[in-house]
Amino acid sequence: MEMNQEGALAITLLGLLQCCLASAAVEIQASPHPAVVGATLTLSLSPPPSMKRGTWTVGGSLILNWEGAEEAVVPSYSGRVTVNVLTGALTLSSARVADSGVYVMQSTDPQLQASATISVYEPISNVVLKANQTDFIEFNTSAVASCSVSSGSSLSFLWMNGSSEVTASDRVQLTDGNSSLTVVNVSRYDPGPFRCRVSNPVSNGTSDPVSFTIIYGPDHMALTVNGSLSVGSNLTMRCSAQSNPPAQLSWAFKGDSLNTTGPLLELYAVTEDQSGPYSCVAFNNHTNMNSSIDSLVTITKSGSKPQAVDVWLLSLLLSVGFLFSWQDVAVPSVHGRL
Ligand SMILES: *[C@@H]1O[C@H](CO)[C@@H](O)[C@H](O)[C@H]1NC(C)=O
Ligand SMILES: *[C@@H]1O[C@H](CO)[C@@H](O)[C@H](O)[C@H]1NC(C)=O
Ligand SMILES: *[C@@H]1O[C@H](CO)[C@@H](O)[C@H](O)[C@H]1NC(C)=O
Ligand SMILES: *[C@@H]1O[C@H](CO)[C@@H](O)[C@H](O)[C@H]1NC(C)=O
Ligand SMILES: *[C@@H]1O[C@H](CO)[C@@H](O)[C@H](O)[C@H]1NC(C)=O
Ligand SMILES: *[C@@H]1O[C@H](CO)[C@@H](O)[C@H](O)[C@H]1NC(C)=O
Ligand SMILES: *[C@@H]1O[C@H](CO)[C@@H](O)[C@H](O)[C@H]1NC(C)=O
Ligand SMILES: *[C@@H]1O[C@H](CO)[C@@H](O)[C@H](O)[C@H]1NC(C)=O
Ligand SMILES: *[C@@H]1O[C@H](CO)[C@@H](O)[C@H](O)[C@H]1NC(C)=O
Ligand SMILES: *[C@@H]1O[C@H](CO)[C@@H](O)[C@H](O)[C@H]1NC(C)=O
Ligand SMILES: CC(=O)N[C@H]1CO[C@H](CO)[C@@H](O)[C@@H]1O
Repeated sequence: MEMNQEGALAITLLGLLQCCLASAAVEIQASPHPAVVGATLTLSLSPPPSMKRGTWTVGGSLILNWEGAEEAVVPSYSGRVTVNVLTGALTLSSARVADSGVYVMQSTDPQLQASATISVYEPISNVVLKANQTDFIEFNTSAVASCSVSSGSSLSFLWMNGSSEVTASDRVQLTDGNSSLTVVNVSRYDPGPFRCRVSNPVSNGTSDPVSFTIIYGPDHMALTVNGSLSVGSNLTMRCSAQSNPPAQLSWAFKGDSLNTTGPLLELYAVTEDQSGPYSCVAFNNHTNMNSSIDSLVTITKSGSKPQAVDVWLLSLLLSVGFLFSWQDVAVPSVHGRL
């Protein structure tokens, strides 16, 4: 038979290349692999040799040995393992995470040795993401979020920020084997939603999303003027500010409050009298902060050059002595703060 010939060959060359030839001759095939806790694991030898006696060990500790039809199982494995005395295949039932390790089969007749690293994993359940706080004032606080599972072994953690993976930086730290996320000085760009994904070779799970509420602003204001800057035309000014909650916007002309709130100021059939500085004031009632931006609007009779220039920019340009030819409605936006 072919098996016997292989065995005979191995024995013949024993003196020469015992270790290497022997271990190359058979290998262990584990099924299922990777294994889940509770599974029945079979470690069979390939190609299946015919053996009269041998031993199985894990991490150097004996599991069982057999000779002929007799097998002797170490007490701690009693009832959980059996060996096929003809092929040497080991069957281990009710696998545990602790059964992971390097399994070695050694046979003295014929002389064979094979080893394999076996991993048993506990499936992941119930991934939970908890943050120590979810409401922030921008720049003032750090957030710590931690990810945990009810069960699972050999866990790998991955964090998501919206649809992208969180990458570590000075500001964003992953610790405790990546199970904790720290965001230093939470900013307006960090609302999330954050999730954590936990995986091991047999399962994975994702937490519910956690979003942060970040209070900021108003800042980064912009003011644009739309329309022709000539007598009789309609003008629309649009104001914006970065703010959470959204800023309450109001308007002023020559320092006097106009009865207008909201992002748009509409002026119909304008006259030269309406030339002057327009201000948009933004107020955030959570941060209690105000911010404003001004634009100097000059209404001219039809045919003259229209102008709308931010006040500071105008004085800058004049002081530098630039000569400017203003196009219709080009108004640079500036950032302003009271
Ligand atoms: C959350 O953790 C950060 C960092 O340790 C800390 O600065 C912050 O005060 C904590 N927040 C709360 C509500 O404990
Ligand atoms: C966080 O903010 C403090 C004070 O505002 C600053 O000193 C520190 O450098 C900031 N840390 C990071 C990582 O940006
Ligand atoms: C943590 O995650 C990074 C990738 O974000 C990875 O390179 C690293 O190996 C992980 N560390 C641990 C302990 O899993
Ligand atoms: C989350 O993603 C935004 C971009 O979408 C980025 O600006 C921000 O820094 C990220 N925050 C963290 C904590 O990863
Ligand atoms: C997560 O598990 C599902 C089965 O539950 C599987 O289809 C999927 O490929 C796994 N994803 C990863 C990234 O391992
Ligand atoms: C500015 O006016 C043009 C037409 O003249 C219009 O299409 C555009 O929507 C206006 N923009 C704003 C911000 O009002
Ligand atoms: C200005 O607006 C009024 C009212 O919406 C409209 O009747 C008029 O035609 C507009 N004038 C110009 C020059 O667009
Ligand atoms: C300001 O607007 C309110 C309502 O929008 C109106 O009742 C009031 O008469 C207006 N005041 C002036 C001076 O236009
Ligand atoms: C801020 O203003 C909004 C309405 O614009 C109001 O609903 C909210 O209660 C105010 N919050 C505070 C803290 O005053
Ligand atoms: C901000 O503006 C609001 C009205 O827009 C005013 O009531 C409040 O006193 C101002 N606060 C500060 C700090 O200037
Ligand atoms: C960067 C920043 O805004 N820091 C402020 C955080 O809040 C404390 C008081 O609560 C201020 O003193 C800091 O200036």
